[in-house]
Amino acid sequence: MSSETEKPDAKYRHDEDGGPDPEAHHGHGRGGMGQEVKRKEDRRFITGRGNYVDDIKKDGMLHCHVVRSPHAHAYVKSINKERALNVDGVVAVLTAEDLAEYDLATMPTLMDDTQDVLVQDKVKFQSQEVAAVIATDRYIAKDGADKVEVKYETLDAVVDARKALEPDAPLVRDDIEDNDSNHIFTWETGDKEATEKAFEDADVTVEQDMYYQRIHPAPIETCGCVADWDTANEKMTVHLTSQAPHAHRTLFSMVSGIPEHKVRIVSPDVGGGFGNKVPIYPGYVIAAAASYVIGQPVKWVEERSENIQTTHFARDYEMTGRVAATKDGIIQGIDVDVLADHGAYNAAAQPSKFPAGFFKIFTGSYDVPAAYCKLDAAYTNTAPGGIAYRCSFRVTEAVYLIERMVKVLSQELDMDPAEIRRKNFIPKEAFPYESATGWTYDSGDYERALDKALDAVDYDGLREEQQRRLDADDDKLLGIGFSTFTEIVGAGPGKQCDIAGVEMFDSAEIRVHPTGNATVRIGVQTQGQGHETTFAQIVAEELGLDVEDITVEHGDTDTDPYGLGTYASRSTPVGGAATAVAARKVREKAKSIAANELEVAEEDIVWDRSSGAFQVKGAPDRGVTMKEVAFASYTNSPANEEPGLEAVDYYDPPNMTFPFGAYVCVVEVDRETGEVDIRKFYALDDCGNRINPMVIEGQVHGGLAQGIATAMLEEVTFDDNGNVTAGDFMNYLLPTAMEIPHMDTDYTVTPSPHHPIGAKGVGESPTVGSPPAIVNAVVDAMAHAGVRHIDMPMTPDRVWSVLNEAGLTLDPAERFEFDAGETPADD
Ligand code: MCN
Ligand code: CUM
Repeated sequence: MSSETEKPDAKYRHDEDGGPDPEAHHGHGRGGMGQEVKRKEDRRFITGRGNYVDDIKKDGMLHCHVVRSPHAHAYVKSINKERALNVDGVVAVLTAEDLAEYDLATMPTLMDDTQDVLVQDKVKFQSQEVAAVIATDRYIAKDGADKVEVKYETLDAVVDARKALEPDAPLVRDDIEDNDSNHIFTWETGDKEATEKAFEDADVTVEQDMYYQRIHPAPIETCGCVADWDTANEKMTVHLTSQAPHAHRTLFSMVSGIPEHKVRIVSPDVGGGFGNKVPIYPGYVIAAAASYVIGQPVKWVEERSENIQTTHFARDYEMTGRVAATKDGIIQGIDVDVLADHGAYNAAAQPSKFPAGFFKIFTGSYDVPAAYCKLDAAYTNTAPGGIAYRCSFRVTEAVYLIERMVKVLSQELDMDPAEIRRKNFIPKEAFPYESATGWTYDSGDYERALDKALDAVDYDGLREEQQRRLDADDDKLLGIGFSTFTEIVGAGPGKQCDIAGVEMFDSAEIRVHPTGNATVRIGVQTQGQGHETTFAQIVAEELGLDVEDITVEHGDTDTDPYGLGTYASRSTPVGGAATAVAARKVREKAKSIAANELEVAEEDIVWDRSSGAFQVKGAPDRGVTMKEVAFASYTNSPANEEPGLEAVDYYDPPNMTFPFGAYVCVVEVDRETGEVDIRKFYALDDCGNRINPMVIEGQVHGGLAQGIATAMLEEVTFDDNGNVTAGDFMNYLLPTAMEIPHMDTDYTVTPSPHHPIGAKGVGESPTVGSPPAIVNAVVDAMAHAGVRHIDMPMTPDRVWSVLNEAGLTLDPAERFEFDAGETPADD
């Protein structure tokens, strides 16, 4: 696949003046590329004037509370609504039967499956939606829900993918015709024969099992909506916490049968998404159905435990990695086995299709000649999900696997983990690079990033300290861990995402008004990433306007151009590209108007990026600014141009972008308590040309916090009956500022050659890249005693057990200077 596929509007894609130089701080101070513009949206957030779904109040608005199953696996024998309906203020109680009347009993999952909106027959995971109570206020709805009487016949549950595949395991999906097992599909990628050959010929091979635990995105704002059926205009308006409003509009229309132009989705301010708000959930369908039936607006907002227990989880991959290498540490082949838990409904996508196919990036930043992966997926009695949590859709698991395996190999060969990386990096001259599993990496310079990282952390000094402390039998073990990962973001061209025939584009529309300010509407949707600022910066750069003169709007399907939304860090790679190209279309037209104003031929006009104005070639003192051109476009447009100054672009990217990073984590492991202290976390990210370094730093800080939490604290756990044992913030350990160490951020710039402004995405890199650096550091601290692996989350008890097994724990009797028999004197 060529990264230079010609597109119809190719002339706008590459900038005639070479494009912005984000390394340079531009003199004109308009807030263009590379400037640390303060986020425009923060004015309303820090003054308490954000507008989230739960802030929306409408006349006659009713509230919905969902009755959920206490059991993970059970038949629903009967539902009695009577007592609930007798509660003062309860307006309606809905069950699957009621929804079936409107053909709304089921809804599609993200991939190849249908999920009950309310349980029709059998509950398949704990807290699944069984009935819904609609009432005049939230508390009455909840009281009513307590009074709905549901009789269950319980069944044995299975919550572990491996056990689910045993022959006598409880069958989760007896609703699928002729289905007799919990196995969903097998997926293979790469060249099996070539990989087997590489293993036969190898000097050394290593193998390691690892489990990437189930975790859950936990946006501060849970999911919710306000559905409002307008009986007069037969129009459904849904305010929804959505990462992809247009895609949700299409889904809503398909599920409900309401024509798409009569569905309006508004995603107002979104209090974090992290992938949790990509899918649609039963609560949305219930609220919309209730509003349709009752004819009043209906609000549904989840509680925290409902969010953790029922909305999409992430990861849950059991992986076995094998690496074949020469005795000098040159990797010859990688072979991977995966067992994926997809929960009770297959919402996690077959990996042969986007998005889960991104696991194919498991050869990482290394020039690996042969690679093969076989993956099996299973149903269990757990909430559906598996793709999304700041993850780039299974890239997180792939990065974890390869970055851990490189460390394992370095231990087998007794080589320095930095050195072995350097030996295997794809050299910078090799880009665009074709990977063994079929990606075309656009650009990279991994060695420069690693060198900068080693220098910044004083790597040699750290190794010396490590040895010195070992020699002194120090109570704390020092460990140094690396992750030199490659990300893949910007979904993306259909061919590469393996979605047959579906091209993933995004869009931007720019209107420059007569007095020289502009409204920009985009198809992607911010959930905290700062698009209202950074997308304005792209336009400011391209049109020479002041960033303060540009308003960015998004999240309203009635007004914004159709887009596929924000996930997989695709906003900059795809939506940002659309914005730059739309701006260049505006500039192209503006040039013709400028020529008319200056009474010269268009060929004699040049765009001067530094002053943001058109000039007559060779006479820089004769020029017009974009503001002047804007006025002229409405008042004095030349004969060959329509009046007005606007453009729209639907950008269909020729390739994904491949950002990368070099992370170094330094830990101290307490031999007495098993506690891990992250002493240093250094993160170098290369996301190509940078739009706003401050926003990037914020993204990296937030993403690292989540990666650190993954490595150290978070896991959704179950007991054998399928009860969620970490279903609230008492038990699901979200970190606070106290648990997050100081972080050092850094960068290199390797522009994307196919992106109009050379930018790559960055939003997920820190979460994707950091966990293996931390695990590698903890393993490194214990490597001298032969420790090869420890699973996440690395809680003190787990670390202590590994220390203990390796003979590294401290004997308390040796530590304290009194004998066991001696008692301290009392005085
Ligand atoms: N940026 C930049 N220069 C670049 C690349 C990015 O200045 N070369 C800026 C962008 O303009 C944008 C921000 O950094 O303002 C993130 O851009 P990008 O990497 O394109 O990612 P998206 O905007 O598509 O955000 C999605 C990504 C994902 S998938 C998850 S999950 C996630 C994340 O962003 N969820 C978040 N970061 C989050 N941050 C917040 N606050 N809240 C979430 O829910
Ligand atoms: Cu993978 S979580 Mo984000 O892509 O919305």
